[in-house]
Amino acid sequence: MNQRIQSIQAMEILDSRGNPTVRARITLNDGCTASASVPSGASTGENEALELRDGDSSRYGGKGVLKAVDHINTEIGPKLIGMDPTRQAEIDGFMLNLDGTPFKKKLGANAILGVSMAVAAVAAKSVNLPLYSYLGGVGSFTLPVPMLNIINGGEHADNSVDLQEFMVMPTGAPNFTEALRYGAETFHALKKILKAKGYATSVGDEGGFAPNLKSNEEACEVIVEAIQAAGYKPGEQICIAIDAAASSFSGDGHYNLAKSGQGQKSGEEMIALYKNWCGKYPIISIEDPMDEHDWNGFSTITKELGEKIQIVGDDLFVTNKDFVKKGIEKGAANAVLIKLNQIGTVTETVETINLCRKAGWNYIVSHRSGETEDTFIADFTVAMGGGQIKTGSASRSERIAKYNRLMEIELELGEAAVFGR
Ligand code: 2PG
Ligand code: MG
Repeated sequence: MNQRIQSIQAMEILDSRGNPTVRARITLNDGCTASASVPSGASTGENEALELRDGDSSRYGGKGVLKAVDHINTEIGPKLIGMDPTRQAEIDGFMLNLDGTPFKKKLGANAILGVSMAVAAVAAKSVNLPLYSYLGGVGSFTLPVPMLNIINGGEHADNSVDLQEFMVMPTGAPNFTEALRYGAETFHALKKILKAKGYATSVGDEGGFAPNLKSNEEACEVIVEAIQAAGYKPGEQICIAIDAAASSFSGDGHYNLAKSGQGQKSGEEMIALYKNWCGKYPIISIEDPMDEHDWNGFSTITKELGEKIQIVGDDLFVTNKDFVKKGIEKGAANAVLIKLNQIGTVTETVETINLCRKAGWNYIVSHRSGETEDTFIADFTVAMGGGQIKTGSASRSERIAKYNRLMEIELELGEAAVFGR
């Protein structure tokens, strides 16, 4: 094989919130072409790699990404021409050096990641493999348990819920396709329940409902009701996962449950609250329960709940192996949320996952709240074999596209497919 990169072209497209983002397209000398689109977060961790935005208030309120697009078209692209696209680590390393800053501040992580993902996508095409098996090899046969975010709060919805995500995980399903059905049926049952209670059934950024509930806890109550109404057993067939995204409601060492009007809580009070909920509801995973600076709080909650449930670091680790290393040393969690655009290349993301594997930690590949129709993470999840994916609710096609792709992969794998961890 001597396929080579012939051209790289980037453009500004819109994400699911109508904000600009980067798309990169690569063509090889063998005629293969593929593109990749970069997602964008709202509740971003402080230490994420830089998402370069133009800051020109005359376009998209300053959110344009023409600079990042230009960096691909004029700085990165021309230098990659002639390279072999199957040499992912080499190409990613080359872009890291070209940028030369720890948080990709020069070229922008959105520019670098667009190219990095497009390189993988076009290389897979060129060697005639589905992306998941190109990225993961012959061991790519594990389909993930989906985490369906059916109640949205926090920075993803204008409602009275402080915690960002209340998800269902159909752990008791026999396969991915059935798990998705369990989740979608629960989503529809929840709609009926919310309607009957007089709540709004409009959806938030990730396709979950965004009702003005009386308390954060009520989110767990109505989800349990919905699981039962859909005909499933809470805790056996379908469990609950939470992403508190606590950094988005914390400050000065306190947690301010302002949206729900439940007042200020200390770190200890938050941990007590989580423990209480874990006793009452079938919760098996809590992401970012504490503020991203509160490493000790993370260690405490992991000590107290980590034997029973998954404690996931998202803003805490920002998919960065240095932070994950620190977390492992401190016992600050037992799982990592994996987002390609927090770190900015496919290779570094794989490195972080390798660290999780070594430590015996779980890892969950995740979408961002601002997404596109790109299904890269569906293939990436199967390739990495972590057995869990978080990519939104059972509505909004930028989320469903990933779920649909996973069903396609499951069908393609046939008997060889394994579900979950
Ligand atoms: C999160 C993500 C995705 P955002 O906090 O896990 O659900 O949200 O992309 O806004 O950071
Ligand atoms: Mg999160």
